Amino acid sequence: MSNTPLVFAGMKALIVGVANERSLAWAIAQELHKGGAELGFTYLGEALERRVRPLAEGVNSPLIEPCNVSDDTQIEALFSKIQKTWGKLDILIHSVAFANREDLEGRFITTSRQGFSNAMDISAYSLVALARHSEPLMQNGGSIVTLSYYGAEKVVPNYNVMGVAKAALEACTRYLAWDMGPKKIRVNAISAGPVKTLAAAGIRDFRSMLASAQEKTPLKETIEAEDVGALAAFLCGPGAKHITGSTMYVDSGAHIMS
Ligand code: 0WE
Repeated sequence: MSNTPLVFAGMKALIVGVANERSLAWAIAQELHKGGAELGFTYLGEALERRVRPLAEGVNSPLIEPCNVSDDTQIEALFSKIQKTWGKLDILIHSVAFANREDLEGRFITTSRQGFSNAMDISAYSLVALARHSEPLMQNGGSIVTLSYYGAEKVVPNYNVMGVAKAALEACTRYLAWDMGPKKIRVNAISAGPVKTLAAAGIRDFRSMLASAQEKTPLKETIEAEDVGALAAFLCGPGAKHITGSTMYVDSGAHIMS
């Protein structure tokens, strides 16, 4: 029993990238909800709507909208809905990535122009587009958090074009932090260790990747979605008020290893 006000009381958070209950975006959403934030969700297509809607309703979300992040018209419709429903925004969670399946195996050198552009558009440019639309709604400052992976920095076999897109995403995080800093909008990335989510489903040898991630890390444990939720909540909260443009790791220490 405590009278401590909730950290995110009165705040509005848009969560982009929930696919199902295992999604990192969902773990983040739950943590923000615990802190008292009101949440809005987007989904891509009817199949995912059937997954997202019940989760969103479970946290009393007043805003559940379609959004294909590669479609400017849908982004515009989403933000005019946010303007109408909330009239402001405090937090944006960007947890979206996509590369063609065939570009996540074999040689990176074979990536097509279209495959490269598609991965960059959905996985990196979408942050820029969503940040630009968020900016006018974040009149009291704000926090933007995106999800990255170590393949942005060092070669992870088969991560290929996604590694290039995540490198771009981390650079976008820094340039957005510079642009938005004067408005007290902070932009940070979380570089998470591998977690078995829908994004990992169908990736060849993901199970053995998890096993080797476990034995190679200082902590000898793989991470859980909740660990990402906790870091995201920290980055959105008062403890991170002077942290922007950073990529922070939740990976059991994997990134320190040679
Ligand atoms: O960023 C990711 C994966 C994101 C992703 C997943 C898929 C699967 C289905 C992007 N595009 C697609 N396209 C699909 O068709 N991760 C951090 C997880 C991941 O993916 C890998 C990894 C790891 C780790 C792919 C190869 C090697 C390692």
